[in-house]
Formats: sequence, C-alpha cells, structure tokens
Amino acid sequence: MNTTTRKVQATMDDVTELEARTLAEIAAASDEAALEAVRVAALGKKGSISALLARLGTMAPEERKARGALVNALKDKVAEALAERRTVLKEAALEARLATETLDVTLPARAQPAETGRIHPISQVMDELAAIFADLGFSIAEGPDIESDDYNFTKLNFPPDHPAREMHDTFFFAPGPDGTRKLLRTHTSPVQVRTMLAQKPPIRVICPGRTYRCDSDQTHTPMFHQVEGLVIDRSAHLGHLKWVLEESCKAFFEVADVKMRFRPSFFPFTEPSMEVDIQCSRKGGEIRFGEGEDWLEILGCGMVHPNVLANCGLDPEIYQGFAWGMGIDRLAMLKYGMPDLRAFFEADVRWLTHYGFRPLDMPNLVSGLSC
Ligand code: 2NL
Repeated sequence: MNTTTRKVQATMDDVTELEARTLAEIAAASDEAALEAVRVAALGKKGSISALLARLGTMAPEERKARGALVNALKDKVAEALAERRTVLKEAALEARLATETLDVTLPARAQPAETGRIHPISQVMDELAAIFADLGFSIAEGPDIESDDYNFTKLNFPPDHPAREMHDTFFFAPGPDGTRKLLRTHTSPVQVRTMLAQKPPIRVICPGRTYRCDSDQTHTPMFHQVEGLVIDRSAHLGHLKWVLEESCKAFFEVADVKMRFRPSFFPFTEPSMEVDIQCSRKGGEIRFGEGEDWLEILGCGMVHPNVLANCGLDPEIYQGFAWGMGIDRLAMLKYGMPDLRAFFEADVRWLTHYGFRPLDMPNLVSGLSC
C-alpha cells in the first residue's frame, strides 16, 4: 500500500465510522426536535460532515478526488436518512394527535341554551294575553315604572286626600326641587293616561307591566304584575266591555264557555265600576274554569270616568270608553297550578325548570296558547 492509498483507507474508516454514528443518531431521534439537532450536528454550518467538506479544499487534487466522492456520498446518505426519519416522525406525531383528539360523532348533541332555558310563567301569561288581545285588534303600550304623582293619581281622578296617596301604601321618592314627588307606579293606568295624551281615538290598548305597593305577606309581594286594558271611541259601551272580557277569558283559560258575574264596585277612575267573577269548580282541591258553581274574582272594570277623559285631553261629550285591570301573578298561579306566590321571585332554577315554558313555543291562537 502506497501513502495515498493508506490515507484514503484511513479516510474511509473515518467516514464509515461517522456514517454509522450519524445514522444511529438519526434512527434514535424520538421526535422532530431531536432529529433537527442531529441534522445541525452533522450538516449544519459547524457540523461534522460540513467540516469534512470544508477540509477538501486544502487537499491535493488526487486525495480530494477520492475523499470528495466519499464525503459527498456520506452527505447524500445522511440527508436521505434525515428525510426518511422526518417523514416517519411526522406520521407518528399525527397518529398520536389523532388518538388524543378523537371526537365521538355518535354521542347525542349537547342541548343548546335555547332548549334548556325556560320562560317564566309570568312572561308566558303576558305573551298569552298579548296574543289574545292582538287577535281582538289591541296594541300593547308600555311606560316607565317610576311615575309622577300626576299620572299615577291626579289625572286618574284620585282626590288629594285619597288613602292610596299615603306613604304606607305607595313607594314615594324624596320630593324634587319643584316639590313634586316621583313614585313607583301602583298600577299600569299611567300608561293609559300617556296613551290618551299621545293618541287620537279610537284607542284599543293593553298595558302589561310591573307595579308596586307597600304590601308584603302570604298573598302580596311589594312588586307584582298587572295588565290593564283601555278602549276609547265615540260609542264604546258596557256591552262591548262584557264581550271583550268574555272572549279574552275563554281564550286565556282555554275553555269553550265561561260564565261571568259583574258586581257593582268603586274605583276613582271609572263610573260605573264593577268587579268581575268567573265561574269555576273547586272539587278535590283542584280549580277548573268554565264549569261548577263557585266564583272567583279576577278583575275590576268600568266606564272611564268623564274627569279622566277630560284630564287626558279628550272631550267627554264626544268620547267615551271602558277600561279594566287585573293582576297577572294570581292568574298565572291559577292557570298553571303554582301554589306559592313567593317562589315567583326567588329565581330558583329548579322551580323554573319545573314550571317554566320552552322559549321557542311562543303562545299563539293557532297552535294553542300553552302547549
Ligand atoms: C283592579 C281594577 C281597574 C282600570 C283598572 C283604568 C285606567 C284608566 C282609566 C280608567 Cl286610564 N280605568 N283602569 C279600570 C277599572 C279597574 O283595575 O282590580 N286591578 C287589579
């Protein structure tokens, strides 16, 4: 063996050794980061194979030829092994991700909020009444909970010394700079006052909303809900009132017929005034409407007092009308068999899940109010 041959032999051993080591490292790389480290150590700027390539330039042509072929073959082999291993590791990483991110598409779909949420029975009753009275040609009017004494009492013909104006019946705010005191409306009638002041007859409105009185016991809450109705026209009369109340009651209680009893009463804002009872049966602790011989008081009504018309800018010589008012909370309890008024305002989700209504089942007269 001459010197050159011996040198090449030594180089071959070096290269074979480096190849074996690098290929072993590539095979042992367990993820893409480890593999990248091996690549940098071999083929990077300061890598072992790059160093061998750099040294070629310093060699005699004969030696460079033999060694160059060897080192370049090593470089190609390592590059190929790196690419192969990278593919294997990429596939393994994807497999591992797929294994952990499985999604069982056969599982039942989770209920959406619109399916789990429930409508409060009071909202349900308000929606039912809106559907019933819309069908009779009424619109809905709303107004503020905080009212003036004028709209809540004076315009409605309450005398200055009326007991409802006492502190122990009504929630008053401290008087303002002009001496007048705001209050929490004690009925929704101020909404009708606003309607009469703003619109020309004929007027047909219902006014649902929150109302407030200083009253709290087994059957009264300081905040409660009312619906009032108002019809103003040149010839609206008690016969119309009776018909509207009968039709709306039958629709609300979802019965074919219901007997009503009108008893004389008194309200400052109507003349004559009446309280209305509906026929029911209370056998076996259960209340049923449209049958039986018992009576249940459900509302107050009357012809709008001429003073109220005049106070609201309507000439009582030309216009007349009727109005009525009823509490919604008790109506909801009666219709949906809820025994305790206080549960209405406790915001207990278990109670609401039991007594509430599905949000997409909006009451309407075609598919039924409460199904
Ligand atoms: C009841 C009785 C009633 C009215 C409310 C009314 C409103 C105006 C003019 C005349 Cl602006 N009347 N509303 C009439 C009669 C009775 O409510 O027992 N409510 C719970």
